[in-house]
Amino acid sequence: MTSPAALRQAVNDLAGDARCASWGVSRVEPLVEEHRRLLSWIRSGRHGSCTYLERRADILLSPDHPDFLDGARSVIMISLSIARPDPPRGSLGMSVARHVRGLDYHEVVARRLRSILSGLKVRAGGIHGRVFVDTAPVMEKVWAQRAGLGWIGRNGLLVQPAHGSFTVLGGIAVDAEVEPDQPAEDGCGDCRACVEACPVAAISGDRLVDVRACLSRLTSEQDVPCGVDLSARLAGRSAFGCDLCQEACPHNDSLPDGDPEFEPLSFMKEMSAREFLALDGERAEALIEDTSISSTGVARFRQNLASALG
Ligand code: B12
Ligand code: SF4
Ligand code: SF4
Repeated sequence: MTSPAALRQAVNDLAGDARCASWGVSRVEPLVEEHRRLLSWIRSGRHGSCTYLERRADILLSPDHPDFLDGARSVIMISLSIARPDPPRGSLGMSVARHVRGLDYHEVVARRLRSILSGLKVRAGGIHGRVFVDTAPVMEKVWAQRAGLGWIGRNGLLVQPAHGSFTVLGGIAVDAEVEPDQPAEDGCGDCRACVEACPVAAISGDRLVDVRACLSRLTSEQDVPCGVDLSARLAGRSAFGCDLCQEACPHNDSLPDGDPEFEPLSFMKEMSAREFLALDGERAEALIEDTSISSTGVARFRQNLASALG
């Protein structure tokens, strides 16, 4: 059997080769305080339409659940940085949040995770693992904090000393013991910049977000019509996702350039929002196909865009 230290060395080598911004390892342990916080968030109704979090709270709290990975003992977490230089002023890319300007992050992160897992299988035959990036009810920020990547900030996101919060996360649960990291310490101090920056009071300061109000959710949800209320709230803001609570965060000042795979796609840089709205449906759909806007659909995106343009 491969030792926890040797597996850890393999994780370091493979995650480095996969050009991850950061990575770390946590033991699979019961999430006691997190369970309490999750239940109180759900009880207060702040999970809104994210009802699957309520239905699958059992897996959310333990990746060794038989429906996820029976016998999981360690969680390997990675992050990739999406901090790329801004596209030109007035471009479509400046009308949407950073995580949807480039290639769909689910695909990009999953590819890196699969390469790490197959490398681990070569080095430690017999190891089983399961990859997740938004694809399973696993609390990615919690495991990332436990794996030492960063802390969960008041804006409800994982903040890292070297990469801020403009990152995307993913992980692998494995049925072997890998030498773990120390959990990261809180770095928010007395700051409340994100709480003050949120235009819809979706952040109250307890590090949990009110999904019912959050513009990120409201702009990406297919089943919530873009009614009069939402249209008014979107005017002059992002048409898909929302970065306001991150832009306010001092840990996101002067970040180094992130992963080249998240460079905004050329139409995001070259086309204005009005030009995009003037395209026929099929052409518009083809353009957003490789971004994560595609799961919401072009019709809804265009409604949002029209509202954002006022
Ligand atoms: C549901 C969801 C949303 C919801 C709810 C957001 C939220 N903060 O929970 C909505 C739709 C609003 C949303 C929006 C966004 N999302 Co989102 N989302 C998720 C998803 C699928 C699940 C998150 C979850 O489980 N929430 C439930 C709550 C209860 O869990 P939690 O926030 O982790 O809370 C626990 C901890 O905070 C912990 N905790 C907090 N403080 C403390 C203190 C102590 C002492 C302890 C012990 C524990 C503790 O306890 C809590 C309860 O257990 C994750 C992917 C995943 N599977 O994890 C992506 C994810 C969180 N989203 C992501 C992104 C990028 C976004 C947006 C930035 C996109 C955008 N630009 O529009 C916005 C940001 C909004 C915001 N301020 O959070 C990234 C975040 C990356 C990062 N750096 O953190 C993730 C991880 C996806 C990914 N794979 O990269 N998202
Ligand atoms: S993403 Fe926007 S709406 Fe949601 S909590 Fe952050 S600032 Fe508020
Ligand atoms: S803005 Fe301030 S309070 Fe909010 S996450 Fe960043 S450091 Fe923490």
